[in-house]
Amino acid sequence: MPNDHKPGTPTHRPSTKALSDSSLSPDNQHQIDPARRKVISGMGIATMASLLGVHAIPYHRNMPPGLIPVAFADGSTSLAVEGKEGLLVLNDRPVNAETPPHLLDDEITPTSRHFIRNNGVPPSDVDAEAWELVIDGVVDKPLTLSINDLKKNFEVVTRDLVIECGGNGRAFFNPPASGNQWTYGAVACSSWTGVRLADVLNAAGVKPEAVYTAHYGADTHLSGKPDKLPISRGVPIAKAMSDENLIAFAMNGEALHPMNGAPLRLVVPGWPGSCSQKWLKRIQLRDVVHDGPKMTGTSYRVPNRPVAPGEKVDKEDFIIIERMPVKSLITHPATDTQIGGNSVEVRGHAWSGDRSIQGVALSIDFGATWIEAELSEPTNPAAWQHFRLDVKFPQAGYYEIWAKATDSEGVSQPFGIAWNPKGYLNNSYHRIAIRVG
Ligand SMILES: Nc1nc2c(c(=O)[nH]1)N[C@H]1C(S)=C(S)[C@@H](COP(=O)(O)O)O[C@H]1N2
Ligand SMILES: [Mo]
Repeated sequence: MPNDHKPGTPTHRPSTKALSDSSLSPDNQHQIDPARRKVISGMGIATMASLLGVHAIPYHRNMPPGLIPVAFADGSTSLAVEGKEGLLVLNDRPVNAETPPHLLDDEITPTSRHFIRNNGVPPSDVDAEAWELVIDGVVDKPLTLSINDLKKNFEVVTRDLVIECGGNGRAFFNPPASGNQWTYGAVACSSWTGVRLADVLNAAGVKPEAVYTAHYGADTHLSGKPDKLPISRGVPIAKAMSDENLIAFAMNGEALHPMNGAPLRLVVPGWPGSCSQKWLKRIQLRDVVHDGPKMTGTSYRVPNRPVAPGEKVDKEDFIIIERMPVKSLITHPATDTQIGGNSVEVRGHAWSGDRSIQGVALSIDFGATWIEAELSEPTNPAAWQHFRLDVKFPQAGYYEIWAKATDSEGVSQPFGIAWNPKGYLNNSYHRIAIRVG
């Protein structure tokens, strides 16, 4: 794979499956797997072009509705996302992809390894120059700001901030929870550049009755209905006004990746990733808790009490998830590594909502004893912290390395999963397999 591709341009991956004669026939519309066909036929032109590795499909207006491009039908083009090589695509409509833990080993997550979580269809034809952000609702003075206005009128800051999807770790729920089956990699800590959300809200003048924000992006609903939003979430005003949240226009020193919200997004670190609206167009301040799509019912909500696995819970008993819990991830070695000697350097990261981490301990004896790892200071609040430890094994054989983080309030990760119906907040230990000798 040449590495001079720009994000958002196409990627061609040879299919691992052999081409059958039928897949090459003009009749390929009938050969394609129905699930894949559904994904592709519902795709927007921009997404399709980007997956095909081109900037345009010049004659797209002539394409009959639902036409499957031959490039997809014959399997010669994967549904991988350009600029995101190595990510595992969990779903392609909408595009959702996670990062294998060993590809999250960098202290700051490169853009190419930042996961993608989409609820709808990303906007096409994004023009950063013409982009406008509206701040309205219960404010003294509604604002309409270009990205240049943001840069000119507010202090520009760069921060390392963790975004983790509320459903990260859902794949391990038993009974299973529906939704994207994220394992470990719906988390990242990129370096974000932008302006403080609080500064912008202060410029608009927050009225005393403001209790909640409502975030709106430019992506569209999967149904294609223009009046339906894929997602619009918000946070309590106190969280919105805290210093760590950014309205970001750059990621790791470059423009945002199209799948991570280009040209403008919110970053509300430490809270469910869904609070960090991508393709940000509008922030409304409200005098009531926001009730946009994915704010109500059981979305990004958990029962207000511990429940047994599989237990039915009344809708009224669900509460909005606020901060994400303490967690850690082993990023080196990769799981299932065979090591020749008798020791290995173990590395990883730990984070806890908007708190800091006090310690990370590792165990190689299924939790009987724990060894404290070396731990870095956070580069700034809401950044993840890195741990490392040279781990020695007493003899050849199979081991598991377990990691357990403890946060600044003394709260540690549990061994088990606090089951909940929608599969949120799994912060159980990360365990990797190691074979020695
Ligand atoms: N406009 C918009 N913003 C969005 C989403 C979305 O679907 N549309 N998904 C949210 C969710 S659920 C998560 S976890 C984060 C993921 O950010 P990323 O895709 O940049 O990793 O974006 C959030 N912001
Ligand atoms: Mo999410």
